[in-house]
Amino acid sequence: LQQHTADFQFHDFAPKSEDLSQAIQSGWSEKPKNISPKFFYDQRGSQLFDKICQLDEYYVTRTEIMLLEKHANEIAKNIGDNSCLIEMGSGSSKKIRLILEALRPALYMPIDISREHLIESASLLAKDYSWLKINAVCLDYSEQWNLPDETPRLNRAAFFPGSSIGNFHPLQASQLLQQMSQALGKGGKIIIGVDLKKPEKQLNAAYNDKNGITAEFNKNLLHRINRELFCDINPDSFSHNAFYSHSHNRIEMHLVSNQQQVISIQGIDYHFDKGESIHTECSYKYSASDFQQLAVNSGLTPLKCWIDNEAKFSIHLLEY
Ligand code: AVI
Repeated sequence: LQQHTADFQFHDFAPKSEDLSQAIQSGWSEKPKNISPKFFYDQRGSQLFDKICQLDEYYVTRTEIMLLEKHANEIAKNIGDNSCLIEMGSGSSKKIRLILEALRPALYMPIDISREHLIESASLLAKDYSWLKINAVCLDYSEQWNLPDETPRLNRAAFFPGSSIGNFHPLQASQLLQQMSQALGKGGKIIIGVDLKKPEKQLNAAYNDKNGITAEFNKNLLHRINRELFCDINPDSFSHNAFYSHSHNRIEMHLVSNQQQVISIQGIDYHFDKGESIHTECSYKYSASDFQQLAVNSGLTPLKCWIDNEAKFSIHLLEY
């Protein structure tokens, strides 16, 4: 535990840095080839994702922000006073600002895997909210985790925005909800943003923007492999492919090889047929009742659900 100032503490669980090479070795030996979407988010990938959030076609961020602004007071009322607000994958801690004033938590606990990003964003927040007590925690929430032992037993609430839950397969999503519940303890609440099912045309447009930013985001994975594992993949030998799969209720993103080729990574050869793809991301879409069912199956009680007028996005309040 490091003490930065009286009101800013930092707890480092030292998550092991993500092993890209290991992930390729296992994922690219499967059929179809695949890799976890968490490898998108190196520095360049995070910048590209920020750009995606501002695209006309990508309604997700805009709609969630609008919902948070509109319902901040009601969300705060449902959580109550003297709370410990835990943010899952806090990143640049921008959305939390929308509920901080309304909630005035006794403690804010941002959780993120990226140490630098976490310290930087938490410091900025500490400057802007002088009354706020912060305990930043560096850990990988996609692995087994728990809150630091010294976390006070206040009125605990976890904030998990952005429909990041959609990037987990439903079974893993349920496991993550259960893990969060364990960390919060009985009576703990979860405020979670979930993207809604909607006409396929809107979904396909959101993941195939006309400026090609999502394509660049997808292809950054190949650039990242080149940068970090000293490879010479030609990113132009792959194309971005994103589509809605009705049978799985998810957007799938793939990188499709435009040609037959062999890619050598750390002494291992990976063969690609022309048209063969690497499955890089799933983004599951839920109706409000689908998600409530998932929550119930995970041992949680749905308390409230806020949806915008166009039924694009939902924010759920759940209780353990
Ligand atoms: C972070 N996650 C919720 C985004 C999504 O919509 O699944 C990632 C993304 N992929 C392509 N565009 C955005």
